[in-house]
Amino acid sequence: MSILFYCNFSNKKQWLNSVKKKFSTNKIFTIKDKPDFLKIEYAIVWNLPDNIMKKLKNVKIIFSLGAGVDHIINLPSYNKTPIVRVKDINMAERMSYHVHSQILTYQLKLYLFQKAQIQKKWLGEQHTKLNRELTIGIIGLGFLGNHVGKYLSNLNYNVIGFKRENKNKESKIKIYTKKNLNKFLNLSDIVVSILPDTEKTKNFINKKFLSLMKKNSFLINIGRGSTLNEQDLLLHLNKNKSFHVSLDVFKIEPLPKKNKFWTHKNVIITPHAAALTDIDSSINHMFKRLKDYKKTGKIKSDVNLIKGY
Ligand code: OXD
Repeated sequence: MSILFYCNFSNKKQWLNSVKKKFSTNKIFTIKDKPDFLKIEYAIVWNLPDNIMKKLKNVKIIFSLGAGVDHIINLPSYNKTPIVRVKDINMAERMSYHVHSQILTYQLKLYLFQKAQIQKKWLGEQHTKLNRELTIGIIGLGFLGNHVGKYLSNLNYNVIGFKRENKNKESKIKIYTKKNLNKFLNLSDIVVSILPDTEKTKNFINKKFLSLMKKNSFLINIGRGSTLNEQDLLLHLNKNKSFHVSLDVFKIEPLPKKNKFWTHKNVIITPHAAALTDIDSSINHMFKRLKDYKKTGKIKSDVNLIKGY
C-alpha cells in the first residue's frame, strides 16, 4: 500500500518520522522520492500543490493534517475523493485554552497593563467583570466550536451559538440562526468565530456584521482569514475606540509586515497558533480510519461538498 505524505509545517520531519513509524507496514513516499503517482492509494497532506494533486489519479482517501479542508477542496484538480480530517480532542482542548486566554486578556484588561508596562505607567486596579456577567457568542459550532462552548459554559460564562440553520435542536447551547443574527450579536459581549472557509462564509464578518456588535465588545477570529473583511474591520476599529479584536488567522499568512493590524493598539495578533495539530493523536486517528476502511471497504467522507466543509 503506497501513501504520499506532504506538508509544509516547520516540523515536517518529525511528522514524517511519526507517519513512517505508525504506518510501518506501508510504503511512505514524499515528493522528493519521485514516486509513481498512479500507484499512490492514500495521501496525508497539508497544502499539497495542485500539480501533485492532479497526478493522484488513483487515490482512495485524502487525510487532512488539520481540522480545515479548504486547502484540499479549493484545489482545481480535487475531484471529490473522500477526505478524513483531524478530529482531535487535544486540538479542541488547546483551542479552548487559547480562546479562554484571549477572553481573560480582555476581561481582566491585561492588554491595558501590557501597554502601560512599555510606558512604565502604573495603572492601578481596574473594574473587571465576573464570568457569569459575560455572554460569549460562538459562530461555527462544529466539533471544535462545540468543545469551546462547553469548556466556557463549565467556567460559568453565558454561552450562545450562531448557525445558519439549526438542525440539531438538542444542543445545550442556545442557538440563534440567520434570521436573528442581530439579536445574537446584540447579546454577545465577546464573539468567537470558528468559521471554515466556504463560498458562504467569505467576508461574513463585514461592515454590517461589525456594526451590529456591541460598541465595546471583543471579537476573536480563530476560523479562517477569508471569513473576515479586513478593510471593514480596520475602519470599524478606527471609529470605535473601545472595540477590540484578537486575530489568529488572516487573508494572507504569514501576515505581511506592512499590514496595519500589527501596530493597531486594539488588536492582538497570534500566528495561526490557536490549536496545534497534535502529531500522535492525529496520526492515531488516521490510522484507525484507514484500518476501518480496510476492514469494511467503506469510508464516509468527513466533508460535505455542498456545504464546503
Ligand atoms: C487547521 C488549522 O485547520 O490549523 O487545523 O488551521
